[in-house]
Amino acid sequence: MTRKPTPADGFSFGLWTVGWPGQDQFGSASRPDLDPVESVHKLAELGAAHVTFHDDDVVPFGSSEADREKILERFKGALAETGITVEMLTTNTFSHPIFKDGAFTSNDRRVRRYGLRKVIRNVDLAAELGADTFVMWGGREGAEYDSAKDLNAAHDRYAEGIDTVAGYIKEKGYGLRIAIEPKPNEPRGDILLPTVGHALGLIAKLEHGDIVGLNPEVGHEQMAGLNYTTGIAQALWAGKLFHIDLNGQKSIKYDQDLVFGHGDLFSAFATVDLLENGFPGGGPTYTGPKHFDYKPSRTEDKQGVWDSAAANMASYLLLAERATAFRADPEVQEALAYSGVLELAEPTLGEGETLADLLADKSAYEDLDVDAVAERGFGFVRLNQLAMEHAVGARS
Ligand SMILES: [Mn+2]
Repeated sequence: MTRKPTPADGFSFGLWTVGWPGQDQFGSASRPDLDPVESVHKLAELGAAHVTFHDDDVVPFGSSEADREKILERFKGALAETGITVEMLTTNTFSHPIFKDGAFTSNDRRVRRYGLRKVIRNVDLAAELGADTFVMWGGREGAEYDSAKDLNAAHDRYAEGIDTVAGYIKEKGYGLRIAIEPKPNEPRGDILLPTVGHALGLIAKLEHGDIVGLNPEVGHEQMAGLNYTTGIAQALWAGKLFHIDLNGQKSIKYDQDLVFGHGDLFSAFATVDLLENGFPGGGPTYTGPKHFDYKPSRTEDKQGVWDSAAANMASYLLLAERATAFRADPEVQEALAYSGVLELAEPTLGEGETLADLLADKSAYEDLDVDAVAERGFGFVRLNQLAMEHAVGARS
């Protein structure tokens, strides 16, 4: 057991997470739809600070303008009553069949123009609700067949779409930043911007890339066989970790969206250690909300939905306690030093030293006893065992 979460912990939930009624490829919904207003109240009771949503999670697709206003007023009432805030908004450009070939990158220009309009409308709502982050998950931006897409043009259109939205945010003076959410596949056979690295590459080419960063999801990186902590570390290093999606995934398979910590637990420990304690040698840190993007399994009833929401926060808090103990342990500090982990922050060239100086330094090359240097053991296994023992609570 751990302490109960409070809003100061900064936990955040997508309304589509607890609101997922359990429909999948092989079966219909196993739970009734949840009223977003009820979800806001329940999440507040559990200790969350924020909610996030796709436009259509709160206002059903195709609602009239009058109905939209009524629904949003009622929703804002729940926010005011509970103190829950909306920290992020995102647009559903994947459910309606119009988006079957994508939104920003559909081969059909009418769809691209419609998609852009839907996103812009939602940017206005995000600003109105005081959100900081606008997530773009291009779930349908991709293809099943290599012959189906002009991939050069697709990247042009993707960049055009993001830049147009970013330019609009700047023009309006909104306090919003865009966060791209990579995913390798599902629902498309292959999705554009499949990983953190691919998205960083596109952002570097944007005109308004200064307000565009990343929203990496644990399961999405792991679906590509990648190390999530390494991915968010590079995003942090690049100044681009704008938001995070925490959940659980067991290896390379369909997108499981398990509770955080219920997938690769030891990897989750490393993630929380980085988020809470930063890099061992200092550097950029993540200060945004701890956002969960999971699905209560289809086997769960309503109580199971709220138990699973609470489980995400409990997992995080437990791992945070363990990670803090790990860093504070003198034996770990000694092992980190032995392993050279803290030496890596020292630049390879000395202050004021040039490459010419290095080339002239015989001790660095000609006279270096490479066999003697190669004898060094790094002690990484011992260090990792200490991490494991802390992760499972065998040390305190
Ligand atoms: Mn997912």
